[in-house]
Amino acid sequence: MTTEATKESAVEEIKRASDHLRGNLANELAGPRPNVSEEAEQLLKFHGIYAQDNRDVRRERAMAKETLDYIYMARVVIPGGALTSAQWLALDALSDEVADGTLRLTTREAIQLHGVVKGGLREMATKLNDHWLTTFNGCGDVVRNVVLCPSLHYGEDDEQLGAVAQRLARRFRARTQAYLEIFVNGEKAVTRESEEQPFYGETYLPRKFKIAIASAHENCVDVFAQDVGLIPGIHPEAGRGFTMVVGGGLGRSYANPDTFARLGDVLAFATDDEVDETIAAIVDTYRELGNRAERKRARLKYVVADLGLERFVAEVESRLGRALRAPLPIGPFAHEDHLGWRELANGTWHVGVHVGAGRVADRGELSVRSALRALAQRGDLTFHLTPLQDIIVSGIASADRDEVAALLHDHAVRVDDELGPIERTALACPALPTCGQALTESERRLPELVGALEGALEQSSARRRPLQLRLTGCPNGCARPAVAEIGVVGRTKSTYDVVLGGSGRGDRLARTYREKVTLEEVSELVAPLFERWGVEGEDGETFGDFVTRVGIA
Ligand code: SRM
Ligand code: SF4
Repeated sequence: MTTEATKESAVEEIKRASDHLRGNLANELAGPRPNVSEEAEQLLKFHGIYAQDNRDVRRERAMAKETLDYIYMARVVIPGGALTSAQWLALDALSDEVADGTLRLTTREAIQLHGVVKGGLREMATKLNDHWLTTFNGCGDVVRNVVLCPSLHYGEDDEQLGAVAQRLARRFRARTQAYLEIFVNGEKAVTRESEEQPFYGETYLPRKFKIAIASAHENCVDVFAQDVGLIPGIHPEAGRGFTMVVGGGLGRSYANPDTFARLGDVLAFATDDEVDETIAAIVDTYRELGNRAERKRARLKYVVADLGLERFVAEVESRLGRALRAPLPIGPFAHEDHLGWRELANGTWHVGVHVGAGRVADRGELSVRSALRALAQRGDLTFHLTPLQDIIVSGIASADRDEVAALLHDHAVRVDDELGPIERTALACPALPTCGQALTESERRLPELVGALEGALEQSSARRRPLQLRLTGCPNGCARPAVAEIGVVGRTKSTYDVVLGGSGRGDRLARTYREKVTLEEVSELVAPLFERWGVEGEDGETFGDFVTRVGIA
């Protein structure tokens, strides 16, 4: 039970003693060592920075008794995922100046810089700050980057919706000046009084807290996988607002059978004026009832699961001081990947560009990074990140459309139907060599897995039907495989578990189909299922719906 008094985890004391996330970070960053203490590693996360080492050389360095190749990952927070051309160019330049020459678009509309060395962190933060960008609260036990379906920027439903992610991000951002002091200007804040938001206090939240805003029509954000998911709607009496979903989360741990992936429960409807306070009451409930002893079981989903929805609602209502409004019915959601060309109501165009596993890089002929840089250099465009690790370039004048299409073509960037049916929406987490938690490869082997699966699909009667694949290097589930039609999840050093049966709309968990298979075996395993889907599948039935209907998964 989450409310039982148990010994706090060590991280709680690190937070409490940190003077609102300062600790000894300033000194440690200035010191000569390439790495930092464990305490500093924990605090760095709140500033959006992960201490890592290059795992490709870990073993040989350890054997030679050499210092590990210490590097840092920095996650730039972009609420709602929209960047100007100038911001894109600044990030592009930074990736050469302080990182490994790539930008990594994440499944939560943030951008990661990889391979930053300790001495480059301050330069990075200062340059980001010059462009109104920050890594603060990119990680840590706080409300993380607020994700927004990109279509909400285009006013298809309500032109105010695009601004909601920014508003929520401001409302729930930690207030401590520690980041600016340590990373940007080096000046101590004049006053420490009421430095932090009341719901964060000295020990912040038990763990991370994720919010996403879906479109009413489609679920690219995976709204049921969030701590709080918002789905826009119009209440017959109360007016515009959101149906709120609560207690979703996909990570689990092989070592702890008490952990599990969970879809959120539909909680309530809140008008636009009510939603911030309702989320604050949920965050308050979580701060007070969340598990601070066992970090693997500290997410909000366990509070909701352990209490049951009814008691959880009572807890939220007591903090809110009033009853929650009954939710509106939601869905059904359509499938949308935001790729390809679209004309907007104002006559301009946007183009959704697929970025394999979110890695903006130049690799041989395919030079996505150069293409996006060249587009940003053309002037005033907007770059919208998607929760599917892709990017939409918008604001393209009708007269420029052909030139932009030619530019993409010249950089070997394929759009729309030029993309393979699995390649198009496939996701992979970074895993090796940067992620300290990776059991197996992921991003680096995605092209090979996509190729093998597309080969098997092509040879089956299903041919080119779209199919959702998500690959991760461990069960933390950063590319959300637990809701995928086919999820492939790192299990041991060389094997993966295969899960099947997500709907493609994010509203059903996939189930384990096979355990501990090699990546090479995955396509052999599913090839007969593709054939059955082609022959027995109903019109428009997704692979995930098919395997669920016929009882394969
Ligand atoms: Fe994640 C931890 C990468 C989205 C569940 N995640 C990590 C770390 C920081 C590894 C670590 O703790 O040392 C990974 C950094 C690797 C690297 O080298 O970059 C990492 N997670 C990512 C990203 C970059 C994957 C991607 O391919 O885009 C995503 C960054 C999101 C962002 O911009 O904020 C990312 N992570 C997710 C998601 C999907 C989502 O939020 O929509 C999940 C599943 C949803 C959920 O939270 O349940 C997810 N990441 C985890 C977990 C398991 C958390 C849990 O409580 O169950 C961990 C482990 C942890 O926190 O201790 C984790
Ligand atoms: Fe690392 Fe696991 Fe997340 Fe992949 S899923 S990035 S291996 S924590």
